Amino acid sequence: MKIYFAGSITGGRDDKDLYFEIIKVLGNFGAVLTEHIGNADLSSQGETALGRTPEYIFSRDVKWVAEADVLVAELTVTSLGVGYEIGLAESLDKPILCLYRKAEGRHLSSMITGNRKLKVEYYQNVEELPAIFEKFFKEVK
Ligand code: 6IA
Repeated sequence: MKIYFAGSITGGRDDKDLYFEIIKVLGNFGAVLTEHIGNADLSSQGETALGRTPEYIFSRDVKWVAEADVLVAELTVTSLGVGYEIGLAESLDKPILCLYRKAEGRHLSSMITGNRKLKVEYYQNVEELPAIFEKFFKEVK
């Protein structure tokens, strides 16, 4: 099972430690193609800070989305790139799991909540994720 994990980079790195934990849990269900998303050293400057061009990053990520069996996205920190990856994965008929932590004054886009093809799961902490993943991966098998 190849898993594309999508999380905010340029949109903001507030949840980077959480992404690291999510990737660790996802590792029990398959191979995560995008482990760098949880890298604490990866800033909102993304991999361009490592000398990679935006063209390189875009082509590689599009190829990885196509190669992946599923896409799992953490959407609490709003990210243009993650939204794009979800649309791309949907057009390729990939099963998509969207994770979101509800809070007062914060709302998930209707472009996500209104799309019946997306599986949206609300949670508050990492301990809830194994059960959410068990259910999702059982359904996609
Ligand atoms: O819009 P965002 O940067 O927040 O989009 C994040 C999503 O797009 C992630 O799921 C990544 O897979 C992908 N992505 C977008 N930008 C990058 C990046 N550098 N490095 C790695 N993955 C990325 C951004 C460089 C920028 C400062 C020009």
